[in-house]
Amino acid sequence: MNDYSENLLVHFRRVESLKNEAINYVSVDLNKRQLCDLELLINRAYYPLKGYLGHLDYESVLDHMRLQDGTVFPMPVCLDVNDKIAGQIKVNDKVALRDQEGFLLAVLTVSDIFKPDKKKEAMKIFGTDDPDNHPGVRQFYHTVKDVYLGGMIEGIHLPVHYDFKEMRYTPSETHRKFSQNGWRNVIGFHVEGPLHCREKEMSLLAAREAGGSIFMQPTVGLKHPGDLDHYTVVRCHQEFSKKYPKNMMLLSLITLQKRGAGPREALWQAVVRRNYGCTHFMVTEDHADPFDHSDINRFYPLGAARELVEKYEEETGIKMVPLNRMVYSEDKAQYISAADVKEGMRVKDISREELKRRLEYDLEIPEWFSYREVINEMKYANPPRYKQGFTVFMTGLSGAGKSTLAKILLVKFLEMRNRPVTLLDGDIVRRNLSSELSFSKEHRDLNIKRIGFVASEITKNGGIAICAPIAPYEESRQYNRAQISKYGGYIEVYLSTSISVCEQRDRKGIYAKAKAGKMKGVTGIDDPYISPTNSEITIDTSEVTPEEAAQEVFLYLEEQGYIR
Ligand code: PPS
Repeated sequence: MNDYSENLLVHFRRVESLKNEAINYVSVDLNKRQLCDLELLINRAYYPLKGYLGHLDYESVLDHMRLQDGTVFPMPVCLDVNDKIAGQIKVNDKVALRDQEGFLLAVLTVSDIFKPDKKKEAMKIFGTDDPDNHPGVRQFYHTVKDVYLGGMIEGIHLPVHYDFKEMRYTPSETHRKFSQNGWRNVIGFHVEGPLHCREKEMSLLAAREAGGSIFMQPTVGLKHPGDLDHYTVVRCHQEFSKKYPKNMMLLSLITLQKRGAGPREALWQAVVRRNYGCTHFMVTEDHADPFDHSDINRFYPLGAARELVEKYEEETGIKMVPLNRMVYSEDKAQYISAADVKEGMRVKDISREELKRRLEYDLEIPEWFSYREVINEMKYANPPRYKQGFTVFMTGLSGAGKSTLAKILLVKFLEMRNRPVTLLDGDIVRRNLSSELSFSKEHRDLNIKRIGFVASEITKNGGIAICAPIAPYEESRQYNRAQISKYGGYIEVYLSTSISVCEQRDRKGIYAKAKAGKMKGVTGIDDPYISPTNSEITIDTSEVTPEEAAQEVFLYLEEQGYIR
């Protein structure tokens, strides 16, 4: 049970013949999540698996957290494909597993093809099948395809990474490293986002208690909503790791993906760390909870993850070490265990949300909380609002005053000269980007999403996008909001000027034409305009001058920290 060193890569002499044979196999182009799993299969982080689980092993893992032979393995690892691909494959076929560029990584000899009972899998893994109550279940239903393939794999190449190559040790490499370092007790430290002083103190305390060195393994590979990009996170970890005493910790990346499955996931992470050569594994009291680091009540009972990892210690060969929460004591000027806080003690902590706010508004982040180097990395990726790009997205009827307001904003932003500015007026876009589109609902939505795409690129790169289309439908407006907010500010300005005022203005004569029956499908006349419900700013231009409207937008931007 101990030969972790043998990865699943075939002998180099077999590579060429396998590549030639694979030309005739059905290909599956693996998505990012599947590439993460394949890497851990090939490098034996998923020891003892030699491929994807067959149907019986899969059921056994769900029901008993064990393979059929009794080995503890709590999480199913199967290759999910859609019905179309599954229809082209029979048992005993060989399938070429490729990356997104078509590069051959492994050959799977299919032993099982089956449709999982997804409700059952969700219940067993997450303890609920309700996607509304558990983000992991939501993600599972949303991303995992309907047919599973099982079977042995022959690895040809580990998935290729061009970034942080020197930090991606395989289990056989870490085994070697640990013994070179003379480390007998190694404590696995599963890590996701950036860490600060508190986590260093917590991990050192756990290491002291277990009497070992720390193997810190941040997970990289898939980005979840709200996560920082992994380049930043890894750079933060690199800075953070320098704060440990010499020869006390090793930092390496892992593509083990988070599911939010609580105790079962903690046990799984422990098994994987055992495969990397760890003797111990740090477990928080809300380990792998989908709502850890948040203000929401935890989904799994506190302490359940620790109990489960501890229960299987003998069988898995890896011991549970509690990673206890600490807080900063002002009186002692040091971190103390949260459990030791007595009444009247002055203790401090900064939540993730509060940290995010301080970064956004460029506020002070005290030295007791984090390291300057880590904060600098976070600031680089998370610049304060006045350095971020943003989009002012105007919506309203033709004649509501969008273009006039847009022009004033453009001029004022140019005058400020601290960010590049682009105006995407409805008319300009219709002449260029969307020249082939009509005014059907479908084409209007497409037009708005195109504007949103351009605005999101501008925002991502630190510029200001001013958009001024009619944008009559909520769905495409919300789509843009979601896309653009990922990269910077999104300010929707609803020009609520009434249709009667717009008709009176009728600068382009479209309302007159519509009334005369010479033009069909005009917004506000015989085509709908769905008023926005959550705009940041609403302006009726029949009540204010254009300059006053612009002033309102500037006051909002200033208040929100985008300009100063
Ligand atoms: S949309 O609905 O957001 O895709 O519309 P948009 O791209 O902003 O285009 C609106 C301008 O096109 C002219 N136009 C029409 N508007 C509304 N309905 C119909 N059927 C129509 N046909 C042409 C109109 O002059 C709009 O210009 P603005 O600048 O908004 O007045």
